[in-house]
Amino acid sequence: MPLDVQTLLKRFREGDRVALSRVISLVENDHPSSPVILDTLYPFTGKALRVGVTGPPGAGKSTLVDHVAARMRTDSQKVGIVAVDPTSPFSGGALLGDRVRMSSVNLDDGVFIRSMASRGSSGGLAWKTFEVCEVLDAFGVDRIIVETVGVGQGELEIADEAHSTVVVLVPESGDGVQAMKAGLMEIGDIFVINKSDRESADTARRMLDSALELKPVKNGWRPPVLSTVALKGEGVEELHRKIEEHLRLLVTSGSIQHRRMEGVRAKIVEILRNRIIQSAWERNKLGRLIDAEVVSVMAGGSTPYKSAAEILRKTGQ
Ligand SMILES: Nc1nc2c(ncn2[C@@H]2O[C@H](COP(=O)(O)OP(=O)(O)O)[C@@H](O)[C@H]2O)c(=O)[nH]1
Ligand SMILES: [Mg+2]
Repeated sequence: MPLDVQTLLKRFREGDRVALSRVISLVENDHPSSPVILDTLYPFTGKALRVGVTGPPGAGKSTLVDHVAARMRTDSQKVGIVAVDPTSPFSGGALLGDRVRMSSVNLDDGVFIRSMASRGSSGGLAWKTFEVCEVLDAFGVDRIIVETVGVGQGELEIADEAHSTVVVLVPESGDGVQAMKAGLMEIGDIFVINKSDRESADTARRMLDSALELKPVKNGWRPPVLSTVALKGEGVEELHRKIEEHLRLLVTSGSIQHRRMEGVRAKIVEILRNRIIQSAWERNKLGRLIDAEVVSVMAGGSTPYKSAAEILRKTGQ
């Protein structure tokens, strides 16, 4: 089926979920139409606030996200959920809203769930996740919740794109230590001890709270530590309240606007860099010059550094 991007985007703008799903796939897979799509949708972005939810596997993130999204729906907000979880059974390009275990919000047509395939480099995944968020934003969602497994650097990059980051831990001893090692302590704006139906939950909460006291207060916000039992929906109301409180602070302090400005700058620099390299590459027939230098290096007549300098000299750079 030939792709008519303009028709697809028209349906997207009319609120068609199938079109949304299709557009996300094109962007996620770096389809040649992806730059045009993102360019066309850009004027409609900038409204959605992004909440990252991260923590170790099995901590109860998905269960919590489900509840928080349902709570957001009671405020008539449209919610996008992006699950970036290599261990989740539904990763690998499940259709929007399809085969997702999240229960109560699943059939609600104000919730749009998407799981990302976590292939490719971690940096690439962070960027893709951000672009998918932009698409959801342009679709008109008010909140985007991004669930990531907080175990490595790539996940931290993704969390970095969120406006507000919720770190979910469980009471088991050692979890807090792991969190510190994984750098979760730095990125959390709100901490949650989930599975607080277990013993030692109180101890874990107090330990985390005192560890956080050492953290400097950032922009007038001291990260709270909350207790939840996601399975029963306990503590969700408070968690939702804190998320909204933090987002409100970010909006009123101008921090979100500032972040957006920095994002715009980074994007322009990235596009320029690619274009400049591409045009210089073609103009100077760099490919051929490089081929010749490779031969020279292999024959022992040069080194990669000398060759690069030689190419710059020849092209007058
Ligand atoms: N006992 C207990 N189990 C929970 C709680 N929240 C989630 N679970 C269970 O923990 C498991 C992992 O939950 P899930 O939401 O998939 O965790 P994720 O990997 O962090 O997304 C599931 O079997 C949940 O039913 C809770 O508050 N208490
Ligand atoms: Mg999950």
